[in-house]
Amino acid sequence: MWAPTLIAALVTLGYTRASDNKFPDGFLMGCGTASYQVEGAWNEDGKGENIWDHMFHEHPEYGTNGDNGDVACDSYHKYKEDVQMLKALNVDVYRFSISWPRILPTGDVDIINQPGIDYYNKLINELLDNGIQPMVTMYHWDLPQALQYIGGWTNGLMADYFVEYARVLFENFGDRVKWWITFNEPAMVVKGYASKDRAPSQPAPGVGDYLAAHTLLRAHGRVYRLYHQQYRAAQNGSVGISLDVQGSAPLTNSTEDVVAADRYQQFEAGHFAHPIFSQEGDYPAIMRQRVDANSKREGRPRSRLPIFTPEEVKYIRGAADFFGLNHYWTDFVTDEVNATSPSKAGDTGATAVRNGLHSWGFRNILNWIVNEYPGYSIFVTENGVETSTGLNDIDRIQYYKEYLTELQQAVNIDKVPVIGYIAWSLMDNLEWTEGFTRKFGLYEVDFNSPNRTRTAKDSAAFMAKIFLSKKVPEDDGCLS
Ligand code: IFM
Repeated sequence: MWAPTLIAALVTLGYTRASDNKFPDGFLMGCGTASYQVEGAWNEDGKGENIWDHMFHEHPEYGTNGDNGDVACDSYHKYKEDVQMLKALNVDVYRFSISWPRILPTGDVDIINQPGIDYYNKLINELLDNGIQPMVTMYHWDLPQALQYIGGWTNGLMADYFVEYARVLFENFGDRVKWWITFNEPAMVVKGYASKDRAPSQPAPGVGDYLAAHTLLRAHGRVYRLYHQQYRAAQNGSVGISLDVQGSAPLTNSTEDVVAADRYQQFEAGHFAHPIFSQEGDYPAIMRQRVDANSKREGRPRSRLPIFTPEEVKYIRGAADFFGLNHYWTDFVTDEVNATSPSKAGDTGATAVRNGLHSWGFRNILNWIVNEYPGYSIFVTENGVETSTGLNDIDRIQYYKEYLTELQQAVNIDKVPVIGYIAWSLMDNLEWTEGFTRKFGLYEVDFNSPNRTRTAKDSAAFMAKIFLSKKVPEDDGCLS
């Protein structure tokens, strides 16, 4: 585990606690995007097809209005403009993802696509020339379709392919990239193996999703070890993983709902966090117990939840320099379930019946993480809200004001070791199967214009001030 080393390094670099209305010195702030959501150029300069290209081209009806990422925000051609927007926002960091098939069109290292390498070199250099640190997500859901033809993440061999891809990234970009995230929201990745309407659209609920999760965890652990054994000494970066952890609050104060909310959290967050960040490693005991029992009841000779070898438990446990947290809302959970069997929801035996924007949930979840998985720094790698109010996005301003106030209290009062914050998103983009209808950007993008014209929303000016001063203005309202 490298977290204590990281904290010590930050202290050495002058990262100190500050007064309560300001984030500490050294606290990093910025914005994020992901390759398939913004790049476009889906088949240019040697890029291979990814699972989202494939799904939307074969089944436009799985999306919204036929929207897809063929052009998206056209960032492949407009990256310089994106960097100028980031500069105007006063960010310290830009979090973006690398498209695996733009670098390795077959998914394998038989072909290394030089124009893909050139594109990311240009983006990274442009950021650094403008004083912005790159934070790279290696996998934000756009698997090469060629690898899906051999089973995608349900194939255990994918861990080998991911290690080889990661090596190409470290070799080509590691001299300048100091922040690496292996996977974005693995819990969302595996939904594509449980339901039809997320790529790769291979519905095997309660089986395929657990298998895929198992491979993702093994792949993450191996890439973390690879970096620290072969690259860390020379490159001196940090490697983490971004987990989507929404708060899980009981719907009522009945004992059943309180227990269900905890169980839900273990199945959702614990599925990925426990093997990496807990003291003992491996899946949460409650998952092992329930999935094993259900599998037995179904007459299966083996559990649907795969088993790690002792060696795997060991190399996955502690495989992170920081806990990447993506947080948006709070779920309200009850002790009932109406799910098909087998399924993860059925195994959980609890349902999030509604969710809501409650900024107190942000502070709660930060405290929950630090209590459950002590010893790690937290980097908030996504937080944001969709709005439909165009350029005058007062609701987004209000959301950020409240959520950042809670974050500041978690840092300055509760002493939760949060080292940075990334707002989602720099600009409106392709919200997966929801298409261009859901807008998370600080910048608006005109998807009807061939230029994909970007225009700052009111929230851009608001966030630019916070990113510069590291201060959140006094709260004068409440979302909840
Ligand atoms: O747009 C997504 C992103 O790709 C992953 N996290 C949640 C965001 C908003 O839904």
